[in-house]
Amino acid sequence: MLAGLVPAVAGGSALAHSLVPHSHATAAAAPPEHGGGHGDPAAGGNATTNHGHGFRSGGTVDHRANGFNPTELLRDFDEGTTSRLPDGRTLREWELTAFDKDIEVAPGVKFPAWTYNGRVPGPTLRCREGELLRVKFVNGSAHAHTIHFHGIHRDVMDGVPGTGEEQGGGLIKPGESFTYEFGAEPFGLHLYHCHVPPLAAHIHKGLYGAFIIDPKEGRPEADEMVMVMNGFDTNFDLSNEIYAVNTVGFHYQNEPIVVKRGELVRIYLANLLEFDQINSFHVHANFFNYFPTGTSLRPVELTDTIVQAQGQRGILEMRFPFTGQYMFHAHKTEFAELGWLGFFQVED
Ligand SMILES: [Cu+2]
Repeated sequence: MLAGLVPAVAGGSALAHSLVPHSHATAAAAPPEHGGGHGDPAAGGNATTNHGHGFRSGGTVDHRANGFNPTELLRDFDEGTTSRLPDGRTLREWELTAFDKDIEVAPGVKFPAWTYNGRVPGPTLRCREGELLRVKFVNGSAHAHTIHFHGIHRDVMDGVPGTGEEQGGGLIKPGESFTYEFGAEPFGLHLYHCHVPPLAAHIHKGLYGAFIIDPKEGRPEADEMVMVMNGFDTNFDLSNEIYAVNTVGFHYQNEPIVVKRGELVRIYLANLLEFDQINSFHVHANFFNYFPTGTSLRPVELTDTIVQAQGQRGILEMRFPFTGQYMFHAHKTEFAELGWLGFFQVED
């Protein structure tokens, strides 16, 4: 399986490994220099990316060329379109198109991604428990793909090659399409991703996203955001050179996430990292309630650090009692120093 991975991923553009050395300075974990440069990369607010870990200095990625900006993606929930079925049940529909696209995952570091709807992670699909869901998948990529949803459904809707082929499901070849249909259950934070082997290649290239099923009774009002923990093997050596939440390394260090003091913050956190066994989330100077998989309305733990294996996910809820800058990052320091690090900026 691994032998098959190399040609599968090496078909894209060759990346300059020299841009992202494996040995790197620890300076990246230092606080950013905040001189009002937030949100204005040209103002040099990301000076910490010059401190020796090898990323191109003095800039940020080209969000416009990427077609998505992690700051916007953070609170971007795709609720699709809804209609009423004859029995009164809500039908919710989306269309996802897979296509290949080069994206910039750190300043100057391009990656030949495979995307759903042109972004990595794919759209955060959001629905409510009990609805009927239809997801039309169009494969505009040069490779065969599927969408495998976590949830409860019939085998033909599982997005696995070899299952449901006679009904048009299974492997979806370039130019083909298929509509997945299933009920929204159970409530919680789930995932979707391609399930074509070699899986490590198809997933780490970018074919994944978060899938939220809200409980019928809803959750308390909050400032909600999605963090998909991911990484990129930019030199195709089966290990990651860049780590991030929502794709762009150090993005939330350069552009801290602004939240309100005292307001409930709810983070939908999922781990889609390939090649590494485990990922983690740690917030500084605060604690959060943790709801694993989001399938219960009662938290299991009050903590400041959680770990997730690949495919695990959960919901974090916290309030920041003080204004100021608060770091969050993978507690695996190597990941933090290679991009998985950001800040909350708490304001009144
Ligand atoms: Cu695929």
